[in-house]
Amino acid sequence: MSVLPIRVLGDPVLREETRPVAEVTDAVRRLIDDMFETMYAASGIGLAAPQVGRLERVCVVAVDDVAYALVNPEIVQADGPKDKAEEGCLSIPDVYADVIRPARVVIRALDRDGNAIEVEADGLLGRCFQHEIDHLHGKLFLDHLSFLKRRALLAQWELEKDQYPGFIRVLKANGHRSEHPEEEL
Ligand code: K2U
Ligand code: ZN
Repeated sequence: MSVLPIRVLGDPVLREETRPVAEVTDAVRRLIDDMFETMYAASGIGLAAPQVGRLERVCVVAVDDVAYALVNPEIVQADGPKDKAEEGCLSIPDVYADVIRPARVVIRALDRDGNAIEVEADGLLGRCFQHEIDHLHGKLFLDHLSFLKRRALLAQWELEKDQYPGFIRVLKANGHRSEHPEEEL
């Protein structure tokens, strides 16, 4: 497994639409494993394929030690009151803002074995699902903000982006190693 470089804001890949995965092959499972490794190295709780420069419709999530590999995920229900909470993004380091999202979602996806799953989630897990599925459609949390708030955060990013030549954020592997964390359910 590998820790992959993370693409940061300015890399056009973050604005691309991903492609549905036709079959969950060993190559897709290798991408999933590398994405978990990269997410943990970045101290994240989610990561989507475009953030490592790939356009397969795949993301990984791990909240409170419950890990999900999601292939072709879609939100099939989004309801409940609107919830506001601070979000960040591994592709926009050190930039944070309150984002309003539906409090509860139901998602459908394939797991790493190609089996269909349906998960209902609220709280941080529900928010993370929405954040990652946004990534798979070229959407970032900034896009949910008001014009003025987004403009202010983009101005902040302009002052920081030079730390990431080529829009690449290189990570060090951390001590966290999990072969197949979603199988620890
Ligand atoms: O996709 C990503 O960039 C990883 C995001 C996922 C996320 C953002 C906001 C709210 C929920 C999930 C994060 O940067 S991972 C960092 C993090 C860690 C703990 C809690 C919130 C965010
Ligand atoms: Zn993100």
